[in-house]
Amino acid sequence: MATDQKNLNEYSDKNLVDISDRQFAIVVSEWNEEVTSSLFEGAMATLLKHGATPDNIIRKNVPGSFELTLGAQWMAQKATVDAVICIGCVIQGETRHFDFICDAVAQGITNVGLKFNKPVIFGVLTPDNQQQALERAGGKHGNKGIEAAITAIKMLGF
Ligand code: DLZ
Repeated sequence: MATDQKNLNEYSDKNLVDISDRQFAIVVSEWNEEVTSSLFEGAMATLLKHGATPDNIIRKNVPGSFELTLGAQWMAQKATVDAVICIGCVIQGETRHFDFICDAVAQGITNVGLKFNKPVIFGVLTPDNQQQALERAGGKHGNKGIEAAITAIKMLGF
């Protein structure tokens, strides 16, 4: 089954709202750039495919996933931005760094969404190794960036 089709089966793109006038911010972590750039491409292509215009999609990079929360807040506080998609990849290491980053980002992104009353999407992979990450960034397990974008659109139609 094609990657794209697999994702659409898991995250149906039926009956999505019109997003031709909606503005999106995609905040991308530079750590594990090979993975996050593929996730970004998946998210970007999905927003365009569903009617967003390139002018209405803002990309901002942050150094690492830990910084996604503040990047998301800076984007969410803009009145024109309707939804924020956070893209990152935290790979399990031998220290507790992984747990601290994952916990902080998950909680931080949740808080930003609640604070600004807007969808702030958790497009962050938390794999055991880089191979698992690549499998979810355009590999055999699809592209989680696509799912993140579909999730944002669905939340706008809530
Ligand atoms: C320091 C660090 C480590 C060890 N691993 C990752 C990772 O796998 N993925 C990621 O996005 N960022 C990592 N970082 C960087 C932190 O997210 C953060 O940028 C630094 O701790 C500085 O705040």
